[in-house]
Amino acid sequence: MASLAEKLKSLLGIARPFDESFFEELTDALIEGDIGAKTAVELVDELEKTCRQKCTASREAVLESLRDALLPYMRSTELKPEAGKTSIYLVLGVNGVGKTTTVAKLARFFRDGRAKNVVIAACDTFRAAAIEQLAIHGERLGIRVIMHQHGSDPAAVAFDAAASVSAHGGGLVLADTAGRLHNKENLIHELQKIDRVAASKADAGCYKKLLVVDATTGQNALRQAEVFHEAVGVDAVILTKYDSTARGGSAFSISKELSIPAAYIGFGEKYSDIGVFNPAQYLAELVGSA
Ligand SMILES: Nc1nc2c(ncn2[C@@H]2O[C@H](COP(=O)(O)OP(=O)(O)OP(=O)(O)O)[C@@H](O)[C@H]2O)c(=O)[nH]1
Ligand SMILES: [Mg+2]
Repeated sequence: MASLAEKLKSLLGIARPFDESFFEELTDALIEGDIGAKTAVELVDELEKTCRQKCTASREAVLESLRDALLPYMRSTELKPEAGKTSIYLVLGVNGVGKTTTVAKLARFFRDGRAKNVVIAACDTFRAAAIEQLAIHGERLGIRVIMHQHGSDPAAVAFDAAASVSAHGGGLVLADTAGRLHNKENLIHELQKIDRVAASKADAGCYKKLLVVDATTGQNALRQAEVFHEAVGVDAVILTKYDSTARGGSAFSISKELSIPAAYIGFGEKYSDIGVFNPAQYLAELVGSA
């Protein structure tokens, strides 16, 4: 499927007047690009007015107006662990979105000058190979991994990791969790238990729940965010697999519909393939240029 930027490029590439049918097609392209039907209609209405006022609107001007109209809705945040405090970042998401990889990337990111005493908590005790996968990352990165046996209580792993960090004068716990959206009841129960423990062990304001979303997932990503937000509350989104050409506007729709900001963006399989989320750059890439 063509990306939103590709669709806009071909829509704007044809020499045609900016008439009603143009704006209808633009609305359709935005809806298919995960912008959401209500938002798409509102934005295009505004855009239509602007284009009418400045009768000479160019293609680039249309794209620029679109980016400007989207920007106020695209929230972002950056996480900064406070020195001397116990911070816990709980990484959540459905199966295979990149949680474990992101935990390893973030551990390296924070360890390299942004936080003292970074440890990984292997709270996915459900999938057989998950603990081993993190142990390998920990070894490669030289970062301590707190782990229990396969099948043990994930909340107890979070508890131990936080206790260890606190005992060393504070630090950051990055907790990986199992992805199990298909079994909502189980997910809610397990997550809520980890959530209670983490909330009680972290210092005030230092506990964050980070939802990992695969950038190639369309409207389903919004649904995932709704489920996790309802279950435990989500503080920020991390977008993964942004190196794929099939990426869409899910971070935008999550921000617009649920007011959850995006914090980081993963764009590859290497540890260094992660960066702080930049709303203007994200929207420029989402919408493309003429
Ligand atoms: N191209 C690309 N691949 C990624 C990225 N992040 C993760 N992956 C790959 O996605 C696959 C799944 O990653 P994991 O980190 O194991 O995903 P997970 O969410 O922990 O999976 P489960 O624990 O099974 O739910 C792996 O092959 C990763 O290398 C990314 O930003 N870009
Ligand atoms: Mg995993």
